[in-house]
Amino acid sequence: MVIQFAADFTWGAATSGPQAEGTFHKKHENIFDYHYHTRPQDFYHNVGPDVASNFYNDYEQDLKLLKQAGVQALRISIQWTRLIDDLETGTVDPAGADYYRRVFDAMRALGITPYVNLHHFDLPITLQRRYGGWQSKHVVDLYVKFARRCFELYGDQVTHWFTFNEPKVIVDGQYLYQFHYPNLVDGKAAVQVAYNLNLASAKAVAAFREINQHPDAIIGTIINLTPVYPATQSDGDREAARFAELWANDLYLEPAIHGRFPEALVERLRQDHVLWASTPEELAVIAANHIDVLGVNYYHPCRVQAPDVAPDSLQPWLPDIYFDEYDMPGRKMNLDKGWEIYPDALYDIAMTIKNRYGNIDWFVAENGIGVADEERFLQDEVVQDDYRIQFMTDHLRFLHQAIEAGANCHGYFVWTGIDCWSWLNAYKNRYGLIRNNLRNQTKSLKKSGYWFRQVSATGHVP
Ligand code: BGP
Repeated sequence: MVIQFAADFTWGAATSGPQAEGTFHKKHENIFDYHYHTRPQDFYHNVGPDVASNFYNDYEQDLKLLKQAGVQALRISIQWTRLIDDLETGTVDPAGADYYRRVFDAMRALGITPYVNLHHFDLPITLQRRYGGWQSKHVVDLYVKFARRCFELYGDQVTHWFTFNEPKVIVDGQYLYQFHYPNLVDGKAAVQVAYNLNLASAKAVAAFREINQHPDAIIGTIINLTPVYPATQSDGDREAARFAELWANDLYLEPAIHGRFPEALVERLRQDHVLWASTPEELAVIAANHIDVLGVNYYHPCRVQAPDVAPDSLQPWLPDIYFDEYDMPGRKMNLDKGWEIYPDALYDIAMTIKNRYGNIDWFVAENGIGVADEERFLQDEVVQDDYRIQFMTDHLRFLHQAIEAGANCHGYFVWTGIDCWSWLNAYKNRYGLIRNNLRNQTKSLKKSGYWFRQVSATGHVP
Protein backbone atom coordinates (compact mmCIF):
# COMPACT_ATOMS: atom_id res chain seq x y z
CA MET A 1 0.00 0.00 0.00
CA VAL A 2 1.31 3.45 -0.92
CA ILE A 3 1.66 5.84 2.02
CA GLN A 4 1.40 9.31 0.56
CA PHE A 5 0.56 12.27 2.79
CA ALA A 6 -0.93 15.50 1.44
CA ALA A 7 1.37 18.34 0.40
CA ASP A 8 0.16 20.55 3.26
CA PHE A 9 0.77 17.89 5.95
CA THR A 10 3.27 19.28 8.49
CA TRP A 11 6.46 17.36 9.26
CA GLY A 12 7.82 18.52 12.56
CA ALA A 13 9.91 17.76 15.61
CA ALA A 14 9.21 18.40 19.28
CA THR A 15 11.42 19.35 22.17
CA SER A 16 11.13 21.41 25.35
CA GLY A 17 13.05 24.30 26.92
CA PRO A 18 14.19 22.44 30.04
CA GLN A 19 15.37 19.42 28.05
CA ALA A 20 17.23 21.34 25.33
CA GLU A 21 18.36 24.81 26.37
CA GLY A 22 20.49 24.31 29.47
CA THR A 23 20.08 26.55 32.49
CA PHE A 24 22.40 29.36 31.27
CA HIS A 25 21.36 32.79 32.62
CA LYS A 26 18.04 31.44 33.86
CA LYS A 27 16.33 33.51 36.57
CA HIS A 28 14.90 30.63 38.60
CA GLU A 29 15.26 26.90 39.17
CA ASN A 30 12.41 24.64 38.13
CA ILE A 31 11.53 21.47 40.05
CA PHE A 32 13.92 19.39 37.92
CA ASP A 33 16.85 21.80 38.24
CA TYR A 34 16.31 21.78 41.97
CA HIS A 35 15.95 18.02 42.25
CA TYR A 36 19.04 17.44 40.17
CA HIS A 37 21.09 19.96 42.12
CA THR A 38 20.14 18.32 45.41
CA ARG A 39 20.00 14.65 44.27
CA PRO A 40 22.22 14.27 41.16
CA GLN A 41 22.37 10.49 41.44
CA ASP A 42 18.56 10.00 41.35
CA PHE A 43 17.52 8.90 37.86
CA TYR A 44 20.01 11.20 36.24
CA HIS A 45 23.30 9.28 36.12
CA ASN A 46 24.89 12.50 37.32
CA VAL A 47 24.07 14.24 34.04
CA GLY A 48 21.96 17.29 34.73
CA PRO A 49 19.80 19.73 32.85
CA ASP A 50 22.42 22.47 33.27
CA VAL A 51 23.94 22.09 29.82
CA ALA A 52 21.32 19.78 28.32
CA SER A 53 21.75 20.02 24.54
CA ASN A 54 23.15 23.53 24.80
CA PHE A 55 20.36 24.89 22.61
CA TYR A 56 20.60 28.19 24.49
CA ASN A 57 24.01 28.82 22.93
CA ASP A 58 23.80 26.66 19.81
CA TYR A 59 20.29 27.47 18.60
CA GLU A 60 21.37 28.97 15.29
CA GLN A 61 23.33 25.96 14.15
CA ASP A 62 20.86 23.52 15.75
CA LEU A 63 18.01 25.05 13.77
CA LYS A 64 20.02 24.74 10.58
CA LEU A 65 20.57 21.05 11.28
CA LEU A 66 16.88 20.55 11.99
CA LYS A 67 16.12 22.24 8.70
CA GLN A 68 18.52 19.82 7.00
CA ALA A 69 16.61 16.94 8.56
CA GLY A 70 13.42 18.22 6.90
CA VAL A 71 11.84 19.72 10.01
CA GLN A 72 9.19 22.20 8.81
CA ALA A 73 7.80 23.09 12.23
CA LEU A 74 9.48 22.88 15.62
CA ARG A 75 7.65 22.51 18.89
CA ILE A 76 9.57 24.19 21.69
CA SER A 77 8.57 25.59 25.04
CA ILE A 78 9.12 28.94 26.71
CA GLN A 79 10.53 28.40 30.17
CA TRP A 80 8.62 30.23 32.88
CA THR A 81 11.86 30.17 34.88
CA ARG A 82 13.70 32.02 32.11
CA LEU A 83 11.12 34.55 30.93
CA ILE A 84 9.74 35.80 34.22
CA ASP A 85 11.73 37.84 36.70
CA ASP A 86 9.25 38.27 39.57
CA LEU A 87 6.99 35.21 39.68
CA GLU A 88 4.31 36.95 41.75
CA THR A 89 3.89 40.05 39.61
CA GLY A 90 4.84 38.39 36.34
CA THR A 91 7.41 41.03 35.37
CA VAL A 92 9.60 39.96 32.49
CA ASP A 93 13.34 39.43 32.53
CA PRO A 94 14.59 41.44 29.51
CA ALA A 95 17.39 38.99 28.67
CA GLY A 96 14.98 36.04 28.75
CA ALA A 97 12.49 37.91 26.59
CA ASP A 98 15.18 38.84 24.09
CA TYR A 99 16.42 35.25 23.90
CA TYR A 100 13.08 33.81 22.77
CA ARG A 101 12.58 36.67 20.31
CA ARG A 102 15.92 35.80 18.70
CA VAL A 103 15.04 32.09 18.58
CA PHE A 104 11.68 32.77 16.89
CA ASP A 105 13.37 35.14 14.42
CA ALA A 106 15.95 32.49 13.56
CA MET A 107 13.20 29.92 13.03
CA ARG A 108 11.22 32.25 10.80
CA ALA A 109 14.34 33.09 8.78
CA LEU A 110 14.79 29.37 8.05
CA GLY A 111 11.11 28.83 7.27
CA ILE A 112 10.55 26.68 10.38
CA THR A 113 7.16 27.35 11.99
CA PRO A 114 7.32 27.70 15.78
CA TYR A 115 4.76 25.67 17.74
CA VAL A 116 5.09 27.14 21.20
CA ASN A 117 4.14 25.36 24.39
CA LEU A 118 3.93 27.20 27.70
CA HIS A 119 4.45 24.46 30.24
CA HIS A 120 6.46 21.28 29.92
CA PHE A 121 6.46 19.99 33.56
CA ASP A 122 8.86 22.83 34.50
CA LEU A 123 7.20 24.49 37.47
CA PRO A 124 9.40 27.03 39.32
CA ILE A 125 10.59 25.32 42.50
CA THR A 126 9.60 28.31 44.62
CA LEU A 127 5.96 27.78 43.65
CA GLN A 128 6.14 24.10 44.53
CA ARG A 129 7.64 24.75 47.94
CA ARG A 130 5.71 27.88 48.85
CA TYR A 131 2.24 26.89 47.63
CA GLY A 132 2.29 23.12 47.04
CA GLY A 133 2.60 23.59 43.28
CA TRP A 134 -0.40 22.84 41.08
CA GLN A 135 -2.56 22.06 44.11
CA SER A 136 -2.85 25.81 44.56
CA LYS A 137 -5.19 28.06 42.61
CA HIS A 138 -2.81 30.94 43.28
CA VAL A 139 -0.26 29.05 41.18
CA VAL A 140 -2.92 28.74 38.46
CA ASP A 141 -3.22 32.53 38.43
CA LEU A 142 0.56 33.04 38.39
CA TYR A 143 0.79 30.70 35.39
CA VAL A 144 -1.88 32.76 33.62
CA LYS A 145 0.19 35.93 34.23
CA PHE A 146 3.16 34.18 32.60
CA ALA A 147 0.98 33.03 29.69
CA ARG A 148 -0.27 36.61 29.16
CA ARG A 149 3.32 37.86 28.96
CA CYS A 150 4.06 35.26 26.29
CA PHE A 151 1.05 36.28 24.18
CA GLU A 152 1.92 39.97 24.57
CA LEU A 153 5.59 39.53 23.73
CA TYR A 154 5.42 37.07 20.84
CA GLY A 155 1.96 37.46 19.33
CA ASP A 156 3.58 38.95 16.22
CA GLN A 157 6.00 36.02 15.79
CA VAL A 158 4.06 32.95 16.90
CA THR A 159 0.76 31.66 15.53
CA HIS A 160 0.63 28.15 17.09
CA TRP A 161 0.27 28.18 20.88
CA PHE A 162 -0.18 25.38 23.43
CA THR A 163 -1.06 25.75 27.08
CA PHE A 164 0.40 22.52 28.52
CA ASN A 165 2.29 19.39 27.64
CA GLU A 166 0.87 16.18 29.13
CA PRO A 167 -0.99 17.41 32.22
CA LYS A 168 -1.56 13.77 33.16
CA VAL A 169 2.17 13.28 33.66
CA ILE A 170 2.25 16.13 36.18
CA VAL A 171 -0.57 14.45 38.11
CA ASP A 172 0.98 10.98 37.90
CA GLY A 173 4.61 11.95 38.39
CA GLN A 174 4.30 14.49 41.18
CA TYR A 175 1.24 13.26 43.09
CA LEU A 176 0.73 9.52 42.49
CA TYR A 177 3.62 7.40 41.29
CA GLN A 178 6.67 9.25 42.58
CA PHE A 179 8.64 9.86 39.44
CA HIS A 180 8.70 13.67 39.46
CA TYR A 181 9.64 15.90 42.38
CA PRO A 182 8.20 16.17 45.07
CA ASN A 183 7.29 12.48 44.61
CA LEU A 184 4.09 12.44 46.66
CA VAL A 185 1.42 9.73 46.89
CA ASP A 186 -1.80 11.59 47.48
CA GLY A 187 -4.89 10.68 45.47
CA LYS A 188 -6.96 13.60 46.73
CA ALA A 189 -4.24 16.11 45.85
CA ALA A 190 -3.84 14.44 42.44
CA VAL A 191 -7.55 14.96 41.71
CA GLN A 192 -7.30 18.64 42.62
CA VAL A 193 -4.17 19.07 40.49
CA ALA A 194 -5.90 17.50 37.49
CA TYR A 195 -8.76 19.98 37.90
CA ASN A 196 -6.41 22.94 38.42
CA LEU A 197 -4.42 22.11 35.29
CA ASN A 198 -7.62 22.03 33.25
CA LEU A 199 -8.63 25.33 34.81
CA ALA A 200 -5.22 26.89 34.12
CA SER A 201 -5.43 25.80 30.50
CA ALA A 202 -8.91 27.30 30.04
CA LYS A 203 -7.84 30.56 31.73
CA ALA A 204 -4.82 30.77 29.42
CA VAL A 205 -7.10 30.19 26.41
CA ALA A 206 -9.31 33.05 27.68
CA ALA A 207 -6.28 35.35 28.01
CA PHE A 208 -5.16 34.38 24.51
CA ARG A 209 -8.55 35.26 23.02
CA GLU A 210 -8.39 38.63 24.73
CA ILE A 211 -4.80 39.51 23.82
CA ASN A 212 -3.96 37.83 20.56
CA GLN A 213 -4.81 39.81 17.46
CA HIS A 214 -3.07 37.74 14.80
CA PRO A 215 -5.73 36.50 12.34
CA ASP A 216 -4.04 33.08 11.90
CA ALA A 217 -3.24 32.44 15.55
CA ILE A 218 -4.62 29.30 17.17
CA ILE A 219 -4.31 27.80 20.61
CA GLY A 220 -4.45 24.23 21.81
CA THR A 221 -3.18 21.87 24.43
CA ILE A 222 -1.07 18.73 24.24
CA ILE A 223 -2.39 15.54 25.78
CA ASN A 224 -0.69 12.17 25.95
CA LEU A 225 -3.39 9.78 24.85
CA THR A 226 -3.12 6.20 25.95
CA PRO A 227 -5.91 4.15 24.42
CA VAL A 228 -7.07 1.62 26.98
CA TYR A 229 -7.65 -2.00 26.00
CA PRO A 230 -9.32 -4.49 28.38
CA ALA A 231 -7.63 -7.86 28.85
CA THR A 232 -10.89 -9.65 27.96
CA GLN A 233 -14.46 -8.70 27.13
CA SER A 234 -15.65 -9.71 30.62
CA ASP A 235 -17.77 -7.15 32.47
CA GLY A 236 -15.07 -6.66 35.11
CA ASP A 237 -12.28 -5.99 32.61
CA ARG A 238 -14.43 -3.68 30.53
CA GLU A 239 -15.48 -1.74 33.61
CA ALA A 240 -11.81 -1.38 34.58
CA ALA A 241 -10.95 -0.14 31.09
CA ARG A 242 -13.81 2.34 31.15
CA PHE A 243 -12.57 3.92 34.38
CA ALA A 244 -8.95 3.96 33.17
CA GLU A 245 -10.05 5.70 29.96
CA LEU A 246 -11.99 8.32 31.94
CA TRP A 247 -9.08 8.93 34.26
CA ALA A 248 -6.28 8.90 31.67
CA ASN A 249 -7.84 10.59 28.67
CA ASP A 250 -11.36 11.98 29.05
CA LEU A 251 -10.44 13.96 32.17
CA TYR A 252 -8.35 16.20 29.91
CA LEU A 253 -10.08 15.87 26.53
CA GLU A 254 -13.59 16.67 27.73
CA PRO A 255 -12.84 20.03 29.37
CA ALA A 256 -10.44 21.13 26.62
CA ILE A 257 -12.76 20.25 23.73
CA HIS A 258 -16.27 20.26 25.20
CA GLY A 259 -15.81 22.59 28.16
CA ARG A 260 -17.05 20.13 30.78
CA PHE A 261 -15.84 17.22 32.89
CA PRO A 262 -16.94 13.64 32.20
CA GLU A 263 -20.08 13.09 34.27
CA ALA A 264 -19.31 9.44 35.09
CA LEU A 265 -15.91 10.38 36.49
CA VAL A 266 -17.26 13.32 38.49
CA GLU A 267 -19.90 11.02 40.00
CA ARG A 268 -17.33 8.39 40.94
CA LEU A 269 -15.02 10.96 42.58
CA ARG A 270 -17.95 12.51 44.44
CA GLN A 271 -19.05 9.15 45.81
CA ASP A 272 -15.48 8.44 46.87
CA HIS A 273 -15.27 11.85 48.64
CA VAL A 274 -12.28 13.00 46.61
CA LEU A 275 -13.94 15.36 44.14
CA TRP A 276 -12.00 18.57 43.48
CA ALA A 277 -12.97 21.96 44.86
CA SER A 278 -14.45 24.12 42.10
CA THR A 279 -16.51 27.29 41.84
CA PRO A 280 -19.30 28.13 39.38
CA GLU A 281 -17.14 30.99 38.01
CA GLU A 282 -14.26 28.61 37.26
CA LEU A 283 -16.56 26.09 35.61
CA ALA A 284 -17.95 28.91 33.47
CA VAL A 285 -14.42 29.77 32.28
CA ILE A 286 -13.83 26.12 31.36
CA ALA A 287 -17.20 25.95 29.59
CA ALA A 288 -16.49 29.06 27.52
CA ASN A 289 -12.90 28.52 26.41
CA HIS A 290 -12.39 25.53 24.16
CA ILE A 291 -9.17 24.83 22.29
CA ASP A 292 -8.80 25.26 18.52
CA VAL A 293 -6.33 22.44 17.98
CA LEU A 294 -5.26 19.31 19.84
CA GLY A 295 -1.70 17.99 20.11
CA VAL A 296 -1.55 14.26 20.74
CA ASN A 297 1.52 12.61 22.22
CA TYR A 298 1.44 8.89 21.63
CA TYR A 299 4.01 6.36 22.80
CA HIS A 300 2.23 3.26 24.09
CA PRO A 301 -1.22 1.91 24.89
CA CYS A 302 -2.59 0.94 28.28
CA ARG A 303 -3.85 -2.61 28.90
CA VAL A 304 -5.93 -3.25 31.97
CA GLN A 305 -7.90 -5.89 33.80
CA ALA A 306 -10.32 -5.89 36.72
CA PRO A 307 -8.51 -5.26 40.00
CA ASP A 308 -7.60 -8.24 42.16
CA VAL A 309 -8.92 -6.66 45.33
CA ALA A 310 -12.32 -4.95 45.61
CA PRO A 311 -11.80 -1.15 45.35
CA ASP A 312 -13.81 -0.25 48.45
CA SER A 313 -11.57 -2.35 50.68
CA LEU A 314 -8.57 -0.19 49.73
CA GLN A 315 -7.49 2.97 51.53
CA PRO A 316 -6.35 5.59 50.84
CA TRP A 317 -7.99 6.51 47.54
CA LEU A 318 -5.87 6.13 44.41
CA PRO A 319 -7.21 5.94 40.86
CA ASP A 320 -5.70 2.52 40.22
CA ILE A 321 -7.85 0.85 42.86
CA TYR A 322 -10.22 0.53 39.87
CA PHE A 323 -7.89 -1.20 37.45
CA ASP A 324 -4.80 -3.40 37.33
CA GLU A 325 -2.27 -3.31 34.56
CA TYR A 326 -2.40 -6.27 32.25
CA ASP A 327 0.85 -7.71 30.94
CA MET A 328 -0.45 -9.16 27.68
CA PRO A 329 1.54 -12.22 26.60
CA GLY A 330 3.49 -11.66 23.40
CA ARG A 331 3.16 -7.91 23.27
CA LYS A 332 6.02 -6.16 21.51
CA MET A 333 8.18 -4.13 23.87
CA ASN A 334 10.89 -1.52 23.58
CA LEU A 335 13.07 -3.10 26.22
CA ASP A 336 15.31 -0.04 26.70
CA LYS A 337 12.36 2.07 27.77
CA GLY A 338 9.94 -0.63 28.98
CA TRP A 339 7.10 0.69 26.79
CA GLU A 340 4.93 -1.43 24.55
CA ILE A 341 5.17 -0.73 20.82
CA TYR A 342 1.68 -0.77 19.32
CA PRO A 343 1.32 1.51 16.28
CA ASP A 344 -2.27 0.36 15.59
CA ALA A 345 -3.36 2.55 18.51
CA LEU A 346 -2.80 5.69 16.44
CA TYR A 347 -5.72 4.64 14.27
CA ASP A 348 -7.89 4.05 17.34
CA ILE A 349 -6.93 7.45 18.78
CA ALA A 350 -7.87 9.10 15.49
CA MET A 351 -11.27 7.41 15.47
CA THR A 352 -11.95 8.43 19.08
CA ILE A 353 -11.19 12.04 18.19
CA LYS A 354 -13.35 11.76 15.08
CA ASN A 355 -16.32 10.05 16.69
CA ARG A 356 -16.34 11.50 20.20
CA TYR A 357 -14.46 14.80 19.97
CA GLY A 358 -15.97 16.52 16.96
CA ASN A 359 -13.09 15.60 14.66
CA ILE A 360 -11.19 18.61 15.96
CA ASP A 361 -8.07 19.69 14.07
CA TRP A 362 -5.19 17.70 15.61
CA PHE A 363 -1.64 16.55 15.03
CA VAL A 364 0.77 14.03 16.48
CA ALA A 365 2.72 16.29 18.82
CA GLU A 366 5.19 13.59 19.97
CA ASN A 367 5.96 10.06 18.82
CA GLY A 368 9.31 8.33 18.89
CA ILE A 369 11.48 5.60 20.28
CA GLY A 370 14.12 5.88 23.01
CA VAL A 371 17.11 3.61 22.54
CA ALA A 372 20.12 3.15 24.82
CA ASP A 373 23.75 3.17 23.75
CA GLU A 374 23.22 4.22 20.14
CA GLU A 375 26.97 4.66 19.67
CA ARG A 376 27.07 0.92 18.98
CA PHE A 377 25.21 1.61 15.73
CA LEU A 378 27.75 4.16 14.45
CA GLN A 379 29.12 3.61 10.96
CA ASP A 380 31.27 6.34 9.41
CA GLU A 381 30.06 8.67 12.15
CA VAL A 382 26.36 8.18 11.22
CA VAL A 383 24.08 6.31 13.65
CA GLN A 384 22.37 3.60 11.60
CA ASP A 385 19.05 3.77 13.45
CA ASP A 386 16.95 1.55 11.18
CA TYR A 387 14.80 0.62 14.21
CA ARG A 388 13.72 4.29 14.48
CA ILE A 389 12.86 4.44 10.78
CA GLN A 390 10.83 1.26 11.21
CA PHE A 391 9.06 2.64 14.28
CA MET A 392 8.05 5.85 12.50
CA THR A 393 7.05 4.00 9.32
CA ASP A 394 4.74 1.68 11.27
CA HIS A 395 3.08 4.56 13.12
CA LEU A 396 2.74 6.65 9.97
CA ARG A 397 1.07 3.74 8.20
CA PHE A 398 -1.74 3.66 10.79
CA LEU A 399 -1.96 7.44 10.83
CA HIS A 400 -2.31 7.48 7.07
CA GLN A 401 -5.07 4.87 7.23
CA ALA A 402 -6.88 7.03 9.77
CA ILE A 403 -6.63 10.10 7.56
CA GLU A 404 -8.04 8.06 4.67
CA ALA A 405 -10.90 7.18 7.02
CA GLY A 406 -11.60 10.86 7.68
CA ALA A 407 -9.31 11.81 10.60
CA ASN A 408 -8.57 15.52 10.74
CA CYS A 409 -4.85 15.17 11.48
CA HIS A 410 -2.56 17.83 10.01
CA GLY A 411 0.93 16.84 11.12
CA TYR A 412 3.43 14.43 12.62
CA PHE A 413 6.05 15.70 15.09
CA VAL A 414 8.74 13.26 16.06
CA TRP A 415 10.14 13.20 19.57
CA THR A 416 12.73 14.49 19.09
CA GLY A 417 14.87 16.48 16.66
CA ILE A 418 18.18 16.57 18.52
CA ASP A 419 19.00 14.07 21.30
CA CYS A 420 18.00 15.85 24.51
CA TRP A 421 18.01 15.50 28.28
CA SER A 422 15.32 13.35 29.76
CA TRP A 423 13.50 13.67 33.09
CA LEU A 424 14.15 10.10 34.17
CA ASN A 425 17.16 8.84 32.33
CA ALA A 426 19.22 11.94 31.48
CA TYR A 427 20.95 10.91 28.22
CA LYS A 428 20.69 7.14 28.55
CA ASN A 429 17.92 6.66 25.99
CA ARG A 430 18.25 8.68 22.79
CA TYR A 431 15.30 9.77 20.68
CA GLY A 432 16.72 12.22 18.15
CA LEU A 433 16.88 12.35 14.38
CA ILE A 434 20.13 14.15 15.16
CA ARG A 435 22.87 12.71 17.32
CA ASN A 436 24.27 14.82 20.12
CA ASN A 437 27.80 13.69 20.86
CA LEU A 438 28.09 14.71 24.50
CA ARG A 439 31.86 14.34 24.52
CA ASN A 440 32.24 17.49 22.43
CA GLN A 441 28.63 18.71 21.98
CA THR A 442 28.76 18.16 18.24
CA LYS A 443 25.56 17.27 16.45
CA SER A 444 25.01 15.36 13.22
CA LEU A 445 22.15 13.72 11.34
CA LYS A 446 21.43 10.05 12.03
CA LYS A 447 20.22 7.79 9.25
CA SER A 448 16.67 8.60 10.41
CA GLY A 449 17.42 12.31 9.92
CA TYR A 450 18.20 11.73 6.24
CA TRP A 451 15.12 9.52 5.96
CA PHE A 452 12.90 12.18 7.57
CA ARG A 453 14.24 14.80 5.17
CA GLN A 454 13.15 12.66 2.25
CA VAL A 455 9.73 11.95 3.73
CA SER A 456 9.15 15.61 4.54
CA ALA A 457 10.16 16.70 1.02
CA THR A 458 7.85 14.25 -0.75
CA GLY A 459 5.13 13.33 1.77
CA HIS A 460 5.87 9.77 0.74
CA VAL A 461 6.74 7.13 3.34
CA PRO A 462 8.72 4.39 1.59
C1 BGP B 1 7.05 12.59 27.04
C2 BGP B 1 7.53 13.99 27.36
C3 BGP B 1 8.82 14.36 26.74
C4 BGP B 1 9.83 13.23 26.62
C5 BGP B 1 9.19 11.91 26.21
C6 BGP B 1 10.11 10.71 26.29
O1 BGP B 1 6.23 12.14 28.06
O2 BGP B 1 6.58 14.96 26.96
O3 BGP B 1 9.32 15.47 27.43
O4 BGP B 1 10.66 13.19 27.69
O5 BGP B 1 8.05 11.63 26.96
O6 BGP B 1 10.14 10.16 27.58
P1 BGP B 1 11.46 9.96 28.43
O7 BGP B 1 12.28 11.18 28.23
O8 BGP B 1 11.01 9.81 29.84
O9 BGP B 1 12.12 8.73 27.93
